Amino acid sequence: MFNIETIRKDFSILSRKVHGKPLVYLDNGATSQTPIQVIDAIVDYYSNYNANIHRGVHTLSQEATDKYEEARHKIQAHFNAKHAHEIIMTSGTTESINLVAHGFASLLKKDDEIIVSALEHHSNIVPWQMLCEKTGAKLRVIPMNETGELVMEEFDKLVSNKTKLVFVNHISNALGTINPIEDIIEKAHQVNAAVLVDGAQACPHLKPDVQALDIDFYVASAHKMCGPTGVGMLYGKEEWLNKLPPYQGGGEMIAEVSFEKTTYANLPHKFEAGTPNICGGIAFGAAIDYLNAIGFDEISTYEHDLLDYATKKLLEIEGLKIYGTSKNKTSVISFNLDGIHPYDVGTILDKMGIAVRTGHHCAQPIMNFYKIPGTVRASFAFYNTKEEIDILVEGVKKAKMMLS
Ligand code: C6P
Repeated sequence: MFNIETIRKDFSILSRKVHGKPLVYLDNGATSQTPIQVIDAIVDYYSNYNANIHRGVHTLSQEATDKYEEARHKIQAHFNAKHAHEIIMTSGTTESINLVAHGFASLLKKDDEIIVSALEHHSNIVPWQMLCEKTGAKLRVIPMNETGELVMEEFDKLVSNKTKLVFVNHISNALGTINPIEDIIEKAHQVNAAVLVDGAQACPHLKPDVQALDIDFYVASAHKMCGPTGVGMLYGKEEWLNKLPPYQGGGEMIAEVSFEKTTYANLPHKFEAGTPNICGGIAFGAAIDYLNAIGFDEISTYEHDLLDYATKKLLEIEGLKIYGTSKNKTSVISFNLDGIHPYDVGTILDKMGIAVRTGHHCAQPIMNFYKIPGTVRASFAFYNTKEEIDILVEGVKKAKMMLS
């Protein structure tokens, strides 16, 4: 049973005050809050079995190794990967994307084409531009329309035998649009192109099945899923991960080292050089347990209700425009007040204890499309309430009065 009062008790931060007002945390797209169950896992690690992993024969090292590998298995089960070694632990979405982009440098040649979407976060644009510079491959972009959706007819025209890779986010961080990844994957696979789906904004809201979707690479960050910062994952199909060279050299990623020749470890260690974020990985596993215990169907139903409520209430404010109006979206509302800079709105809301993100949201091409400097973005999680949305709406009205 989804019980909002019980859930909110897991997040002590939600009862703090900011500028003397109760915190209304609506910046979940940037990072989610951390429940006590995950904090306990972090405290337990440092209090009881802090040690390096895969290295020691001593008890602490073995306990830490077992817990870390258990977390990998939890992630595997959550995303329904075929093998645990298809889950690479990284520092987050950005590193996961860079790892794949680095690997493809040796697989691409001049005039190959890679396709990204107009709705991408900079993390899913810049590494591919760097890859194009290195290899001479060309970047093609699936355009977006006014409602913040991808123009799929244009994608159909872009895909060709030259296409080697397609990169698209599952859900846009700036607008909340859920992209038609099934269609994109099917069409990309018809020309044997690999598909990387950036799941940073999707994973807090839904549970992707990487086998059912036939995804080649899927990436996510723990900190948007009630886990800690500095840890995330890359799922890659075994055959693709085997084709890619290691990302970084160092300890743990080798089989044998000599000055004449080094051979690399098997998956997943080939991509995990150096001491990882051990505690973070274990806490990521705890966060996945936490979200699954609540249930993604329940989370999705509750958040959609919040989204509908907030959309209706905000649109009652004269001069307020919402960017990203797809019917297929998650609980993100990007908006502006006519003639008022989003930064000013965000600053006034903060004085009222309301945390929203303002600016271009690391998605400048989207802002350029709408010809705006940025938006105010309220992004809701399953621990937010309609009462908090009412406070946001009143806050926006006050901000409008003060700034008009
Ligand atoms: N978006 C936001 O406020 P990292 O920083 O590596 O955990 O995630 C990067 C990233 C990649 N893709 C998408 C779709 C994202 O939303 C993000 C992070 C945050 O929207 C911080 S910029």
